Amino acid sequence: MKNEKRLITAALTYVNNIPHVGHIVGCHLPADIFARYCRSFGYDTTFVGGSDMHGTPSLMTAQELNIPVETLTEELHKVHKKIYEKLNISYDIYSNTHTDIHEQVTKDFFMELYNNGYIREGETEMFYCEHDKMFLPDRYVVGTCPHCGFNEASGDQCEKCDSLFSPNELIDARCKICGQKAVLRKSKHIFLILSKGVKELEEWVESKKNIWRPHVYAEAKKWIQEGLKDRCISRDITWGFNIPLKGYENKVFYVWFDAPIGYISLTKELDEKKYEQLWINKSAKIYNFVGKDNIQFHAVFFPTMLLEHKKYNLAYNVVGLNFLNYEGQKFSKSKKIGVFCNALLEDNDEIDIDTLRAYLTTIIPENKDTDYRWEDYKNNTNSELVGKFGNLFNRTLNMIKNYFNGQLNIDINALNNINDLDKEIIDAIKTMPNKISQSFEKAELRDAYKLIMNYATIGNGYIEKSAPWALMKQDKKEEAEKVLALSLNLCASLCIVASPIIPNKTKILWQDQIGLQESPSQNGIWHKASKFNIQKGHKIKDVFPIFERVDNEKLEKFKTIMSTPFDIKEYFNK
Ligand code: B3M
Ligand code: ZN
Repeated sequence: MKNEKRLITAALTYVNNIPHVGHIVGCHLPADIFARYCRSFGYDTTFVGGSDMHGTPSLMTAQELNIPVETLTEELHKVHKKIYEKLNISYDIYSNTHTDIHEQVTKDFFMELYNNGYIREGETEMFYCEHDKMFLPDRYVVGTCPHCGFNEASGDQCEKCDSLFSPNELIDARCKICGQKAVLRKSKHIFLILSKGVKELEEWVESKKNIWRPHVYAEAKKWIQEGLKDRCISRDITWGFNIPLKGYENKVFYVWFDAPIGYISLTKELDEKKYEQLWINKSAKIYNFVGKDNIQFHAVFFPTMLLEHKKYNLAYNVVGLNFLNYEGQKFSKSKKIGVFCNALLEDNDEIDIDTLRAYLTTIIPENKDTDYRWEDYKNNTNSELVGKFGNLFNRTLNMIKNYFNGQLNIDINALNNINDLDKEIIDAIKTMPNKISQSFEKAELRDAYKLIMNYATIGNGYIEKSAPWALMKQDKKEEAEKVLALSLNLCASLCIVASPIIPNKTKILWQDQIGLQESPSQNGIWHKASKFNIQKGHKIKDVFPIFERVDNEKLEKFKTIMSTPFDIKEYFNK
């Protein structure tokens, strides 16, 4: 099992703007925590991500700003990359979908489908703006949703009721650029025949019943039951890869056709050998972390493409997440409601990345939509990180420093005075890491975090009840030393199990305070979490508080920094 190869992917974010905390929590962070766990556990892990350069949103934004779409996407790609680096998202590669490799892989993929009879031509009626003299792709058209009556629905999809429809069903369509009435015009297009692969798709989805989260499985089933209609995969726009077919020179691939193929190209760009091992060899396990609105594409559309193509491996798990709200409301850039990431582009002392990562972990929308609340951020920092986690390290290390001059001369593997309290903590060290790894395995990261905090609480309870300070007064030095040695072992174990979530802090605790070698996030280190890592004669290095309390004043400052939306016009000097 240790040799198991795992590929972790995070959805490729559009670069028509910069990410807000919803994108981080709904995709990049959970994928990162999971990838870090996999490396730590010893799986042969690869974690890929990148910017989704194509699509109409970027094109529209570029037109609004009056800059070339290449400039917009290249610039914003860099900004995205920087933000993920700042958040310590440990991508093995963070590239994008406008590369030569990706163009080649996409065109090869398409030709394979074409040659095998999965592509047909057809004519569609598309909206056209007589004023702007162009076909209007989905997002350029607004109108009234035929299902729920929402009057800001875009071309093929309603944001309010989540339904998809063909453009000619949209009521009172108008051009988003000039606001004038949009008219339907015929245009030649290519379609992916989804129905041919539906039987295999159904079997595949069925095989995921106990692996996927229920809402992901249910969504895939729903799509299949509704019947898979052929999907138009060409667009009448100028941004994207050209379609390598005669008569289609002026059209490009639909963004959702090339974007998921991006996972394959990114792996290839990273390392040709890994591409073989992870995509051609079908024993590797692929985990797709995706936001709520991307589930259908990863659980139905892309898998059908893969099944029809035949050569490539399919996902083992599609980890579909839900949405994040902000203080009970929807995130909204225009209304300035939310937590934005532009502050992460500057060096800022007010922002502690691990404190933020830890809070965000508690609100990963795993099974339902969740809420970002500043008060909860404060509480998590003060009562969990400072009160439980940090406190355990601080007390343990301080007492070792004060009572034993920083050095423990006890052989933990040869204790002869084990009492019931000691047994409990020894048992915790032996069993808790395994429990925590079970939650990580299922990508239940909030549970993993809770268990980690419980683990710290067990340590605090042990110190409280064993009271080394009282033992010292009673001249039971050896007893006190044993208690502190056991606590310190638990601290080391905690560093390992918590490092996927708070990699910076655990590394500092491990190296600069406990004084251990290498790092708690080393590949394959996980098995050491249930062992005693502190040798006889171990000398600790230093003691200082690892997390800082947040008071109201600090909270206000942080909130102000993080609540200022990114001004794209200003960024591009417009
Ligand atoms: N770019 C949608 C999004 O950014 C889309 C995901 C592609 S994943 C292959 O939410
Ligand atoms: Zn127009």
